[in-house]
Amino acid sequence: MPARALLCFLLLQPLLAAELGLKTNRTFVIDYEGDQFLKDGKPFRYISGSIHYSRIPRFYWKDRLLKMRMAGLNAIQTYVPWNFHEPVPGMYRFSGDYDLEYFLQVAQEVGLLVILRPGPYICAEWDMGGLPAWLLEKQSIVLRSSDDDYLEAVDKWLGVLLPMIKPHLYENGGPIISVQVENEYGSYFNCDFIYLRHLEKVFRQHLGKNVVLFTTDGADDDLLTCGALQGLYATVDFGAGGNITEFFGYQRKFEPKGPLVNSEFYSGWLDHWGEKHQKVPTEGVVNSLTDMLSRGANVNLYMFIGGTNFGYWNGANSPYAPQPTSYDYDAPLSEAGDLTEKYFALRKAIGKFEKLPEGLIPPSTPKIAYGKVAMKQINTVQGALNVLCPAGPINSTFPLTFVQVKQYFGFVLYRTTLPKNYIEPVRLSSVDNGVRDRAYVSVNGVPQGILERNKVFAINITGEAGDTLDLLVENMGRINYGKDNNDFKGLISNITLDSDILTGWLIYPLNMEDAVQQDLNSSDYSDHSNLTLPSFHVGQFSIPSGIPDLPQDTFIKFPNWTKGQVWINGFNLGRYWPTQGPQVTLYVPRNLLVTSAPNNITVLELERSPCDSQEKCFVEMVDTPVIDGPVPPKKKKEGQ
Ligand SMILES: *[C@@H]1O[C@H](CO)[C@@H](O)[C@H](O)[C@H]1NC(C)=O
Ligand SMILES: *[C@@H]1O[C@H](CO)[C@@H](O)[C@H](O)[C@H]1NC(C)=O
Ligand SMILES: *[C@@H]1O[C@H](CO)[C@@H](O)[C@H](O)[C@H]1NC(C)=O
Ligand SMILES: *[C@@H]1O[C@H](CO)[C@@H](O)[C@H](O)[C@H]1NC(C)=O
Ligand SMILES: *[C@@H]1O[C@H](CO)[C@@H](O)[C@H](O)[C@H]1NC(C)=O
Ligand SMILES: *[C@@H]1O[C@H](CO)[C@@H](O)[C@H](O)[C@H]1NC(C)=O
Ligand SMILES: *[C@@H]1O[C@H](CO)[C@@H](O)[C@H](O)[C@H]1NC(C)=O
Ligand SMILES: *[C@@H]1O[C@H](CO)[C@@H](O)[C@H](O)[C@H]1NC(C)=O
Ligand SMILES: CC(=O)N[C@H]1CO[C@H](CO)[C@@H](O)[C@@H]1O
Repeated sequence: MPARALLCFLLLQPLLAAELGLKTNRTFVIDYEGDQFLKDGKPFRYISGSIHYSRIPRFYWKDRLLKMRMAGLNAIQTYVPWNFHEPVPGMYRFSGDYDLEYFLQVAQEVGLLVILRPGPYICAEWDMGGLPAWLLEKQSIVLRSSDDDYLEAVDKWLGVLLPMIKPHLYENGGPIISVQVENEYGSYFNCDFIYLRHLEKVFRQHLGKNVVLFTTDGADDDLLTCGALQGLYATVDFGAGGNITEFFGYQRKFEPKGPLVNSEFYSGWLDHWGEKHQKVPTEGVVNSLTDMLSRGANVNLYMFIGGTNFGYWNGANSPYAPQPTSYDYDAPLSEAGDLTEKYFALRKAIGKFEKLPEGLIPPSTPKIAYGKVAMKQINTVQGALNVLCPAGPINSTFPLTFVQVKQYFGFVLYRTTLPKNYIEPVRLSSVDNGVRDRAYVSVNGVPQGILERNKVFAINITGEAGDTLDLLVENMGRINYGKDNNDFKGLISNITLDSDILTGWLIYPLNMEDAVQQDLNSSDYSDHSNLTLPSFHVGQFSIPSGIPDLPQDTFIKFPNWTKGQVWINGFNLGRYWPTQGPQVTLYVPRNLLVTSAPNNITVLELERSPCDSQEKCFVEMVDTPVIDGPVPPKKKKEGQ
């Protein structure tokens, strides 16, 4: 610009910036010489916390974000789960609980910057690490690589997501200061730089040249070697208690200059069904955080609030170990957003480095014990097939997987007939450990047992020629980490009976979500004695009147129930499995409840309900969560 105009601009600049919030001067950059970030030209260090909007109802986003701000955080970090937003190819969900842009807006209103991690792979203990299961329709696809079909789907998705994100970048007036590319790529078996370079190009194309793009990997040479890429700022992740000099030393090998960043500093840890609840002591977290902050490092606490794996969203680790419904994570804010001792200890530690915001910390929300709710068994899965699968079954000589019948979550029923009489017990067996993940087996409505991935490969059954053999197969969540990420579900190999391969299958993809909104009663269902057939149970409860501020949050408990899925007013709350633990209660946020009418509970019990006695056939709403219940003693693997 001409000299006179420049002078005029310089004179006006502070006024414009201050009074008009001049957008064009919003910058967030890496200062390599100063080993720091610069925000609007000034040194800036973030103290951030992870919160996944996909694990918290929209109703509570503001409450949780405000609590994070009041802890002294100046930023949050969130993942974008691709499969949450694109459930089937080309169909996008971005409203209500899926409204990412609204979440970003609330974060900004509350005074928090955002570090965005849009994947496409996110890990996160989320089904298939956020990758949509429909990618597996190409059976040989190599996920997280330069596989043509994978890249085509990625490009299409990023072509929708990133332009939506762009107006929310800091430089454009929004809260997003940096964007992560992929996630811990160095931990994957594939070391495909063509893929990483391709992602970098696509991110730059959509987001422009200024935004800080970064990678995150474990603090280790091997991991950073495959995870870091020139042009993407390399950061590390590690938990409390280790040698921080050593950990950041690994980052320094790859980024000799620039800010120190721990992108995932573990405030707690994740759980698996059947394994003891994980806890990470507050003292170590506070000490390591204090150490990192005193070095001027940027830190993101993973998680600051874990939230809930509603529905079927939990992932699993390999060898197959699915995560429970709660993603509490022993984080400073509990699953239900409650303030913990860890929260206050961290706030105090942060307060030694940053000025804590003025104002009240929003209190923990009240929890109400609504009490026992009588349940009634109304039908078996088999009895409700016309509602669960109105289009009827798919015929196939051999079993098909979930993706082959375009069902990605929940349950599929596989049905065939016994070819001969089996008066003596005969071995029903899954070839190559091919049940993904659990099959509830019955013959003519008589339960025979359960086949389970990695655990039970064969059971004995009896029956006569022509009898109906049913395998109700449950997808318990896809592997979210490592080379087994392409986790096919259903019967992924043949089933044999006395070493003969069974053929002539009728395959029923089951639409539970629509069915629970309908009448699942069976007019001809009267026999309530077959308690071990997977069955639906319903009950209702009303919120008491005359008490102000109801409804409030609660927790649902399943005394003497075994394993299943639960819906509240048609919302799929998640899986319960108190006989495995450690999770015993499920979080019921108040936004699911109504005061104007009775609330409906639908329970699909897969193994054994307590409903052989009407007095014991109930669930219970309690005011205290139990996520650290007992777990079975460790057992040796059975089968094969
Ligand atoms: C931590 O690591 C650094 C760098 O590797 C090393 O010099 C130091 O001795 C270690 N400290 C402890 C307590 O092990
Ligand atoms: C599927 O199989 C059933 C029973 O074996 C048969 O009645 C029906 O005609 C078959 N349907 C198709 C579309 O092949
Ligand atoms: C299945 O039956 C056979 C005899 O037919 C018996 O040897 C075997 O122990 C049984 N297995 C189980 C798991 O019950
Ligand atoms: C219950 O089990 C009996 C055999 O024990 C069977 O004859 C009957 O058909 C089953 N009832 C239902 C509703 O599945
Ligand atoms: C089932 O067995 C048939 C016949 O041997 C074979 O062609 C088919 O590939 C097998 N299916 C699976 C999923 O393994
Ligand atoms: C369904 O079952 C519930 C509970 O048993 C009962 O109240 C209702 O009347 C039934 N509806 C139909 C259509 O049979
Ligand atoms: C659960 O079952 C056990 C054993 O049958 C019984 O003692 C207990 O009272 C039951 N609990 C409830 C809450 O019904
Ligand atoms: C509960 O279910 C009944 C039908 O079974 C329905 O009319 C009612 O709207 C449902 N209540 C809520 C709160 O969804
Ligand atoms: C008012 C203000 O913050 N001005 C800044 C605009 O950005 C430049 C370059 O980053 C800084 O030097 C100014 O201080």
